[in-house]
Amino acid sequence: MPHPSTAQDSHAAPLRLADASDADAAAEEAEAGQARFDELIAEDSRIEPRDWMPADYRKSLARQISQHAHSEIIGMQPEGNWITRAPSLKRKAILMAKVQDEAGHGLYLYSAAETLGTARETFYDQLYTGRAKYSSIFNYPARTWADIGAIGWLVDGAAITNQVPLCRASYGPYGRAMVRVCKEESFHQRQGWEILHTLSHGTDEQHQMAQDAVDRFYGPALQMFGPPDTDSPNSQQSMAWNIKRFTNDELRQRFVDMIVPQAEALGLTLPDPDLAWNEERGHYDFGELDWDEFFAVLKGQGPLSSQRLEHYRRARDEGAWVREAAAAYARRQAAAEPVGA
Ligand code: BYC
Repeated sequence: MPHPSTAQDSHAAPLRLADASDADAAAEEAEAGQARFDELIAEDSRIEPRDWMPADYRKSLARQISQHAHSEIIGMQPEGNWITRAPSLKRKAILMAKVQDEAGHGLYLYSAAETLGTARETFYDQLYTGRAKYSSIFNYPARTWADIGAIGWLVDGAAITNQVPLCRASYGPYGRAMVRVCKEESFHQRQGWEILHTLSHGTDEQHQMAQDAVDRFYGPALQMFGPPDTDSPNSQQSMAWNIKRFTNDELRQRFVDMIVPQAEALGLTLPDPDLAWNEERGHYDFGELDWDEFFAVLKGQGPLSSQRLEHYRRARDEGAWVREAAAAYARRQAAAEPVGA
C-alpha cells in the first residue's frame, strides 16, 4: 500500500496542472474579452448581455439600472396618492395612465437589469430591506393637486433631460429601454405643464397653489441629477464606459436653461434669487442647492422616506398571494400544454 502522502501527491499533481491550464485559458479569454470590450466602447458600439464585460462595468450598470427601476416603482406613490382626488374624471384617467406607465418603466428596467446576471427577486429584496437607493425626489410629499402638475413639469422634465442621453448608453438593453421610457415621459411632462398652466391662469388661490408647488419642487428636482461633479464618485468611470454621456452638473445646467423660459410662459417664478442670465457663459447662473438636505435624504432621512418604504413593503406583502397564484397558474398551463404545440 503506498504511503498516504505519496498517493495524494500522485493525484494532486495532474489536478494542479489542469487548474493551471484552466487558469491560463480563463486569463486569455479575459484578455481577449477586455480587448474586444475596449474596441466596442472606443467605436461607441453597444455591449450586449452575452458579450464579455468587465466585472465592474456589470456591477455599476446593475447598480444604476436597478436604482432607476426602484425610482419608477417608488415614484408611483406620490402620484397614486392623488388618483382618488383628481379634480375631474378626465384628470383621473390621465393620472391613472401615467402611474401605470411608471410601473411599466420599472418593469422594463428590472428586465434590463436582470440581463446582467442578477435575478430580479434580488433587486426586489434590496429595495424591500431598505438597502437600495432610489431617487431622492420621491421622499417628498405631494400635498396638493398642483404638486401633481409640478411633478409632471419639473420631475418628469428633469427625468427626460437625464434620460435622453441614456438612450445612447453603451449597454444595449438599458439604452433600448430608455428609448421607450423617454417617449412616455414626454407625455408625462406635458400633462404636468398643462395642469400648472390651468391653475396658474385660474383664480388667485389656484395661481398661488401652482406657485407653492413649484417653490417646493424646484430644489429637489434639480437634485435629481445627482451630487455636484466634485462629489460624484461614479461619473468619471461611467462616462469613460459611455453609460453616462454628460456629467451631473452639465445636465443640471441644461435643465435650468430649459425651464427658465417655460416658467415665464407659465406665469410662475422659480424660487432662486441668484437665477440670472450670464451673457458670457451663454447659460443661466443659479444658486447653490441645499446639499446637506440631499445627503440626509440619501441616508433615509427624507420627509417621507420611512412611509415610502413601509408602503412598498405592505404592497409587496399583500400582493404575495397574487404572485403565487399567477405562478401556480403558469405552471399548470405549462404542464397541460401538449409538447410542440
Ligand atoms: N437620489 O456618483 P453619483 C422618474 C446616489 S425616475 C438618490 O453621481 P451616478 C419618475 C448615486 O446612486 C428617475 N441617490 O452617481 C418616476 C450614488 O450612490 P451609489 C430616476 C442619488 O450613478 C416616477 C451616489 O449618490 N432616474 O423619473 O453616477 C414618476 C453618488 O452619485 C441621487 C434615474 O435613475 C438622487 N437624486 O449618477 C415620475 C436615472 N443622485 O450607487 C418620474 C438613471 C445620486 O454609489 N440614473 N445618487 O451608492 C442616473 O442617471 C445616475 O445614476 C444619477 C446619479 C445621475 C442619478
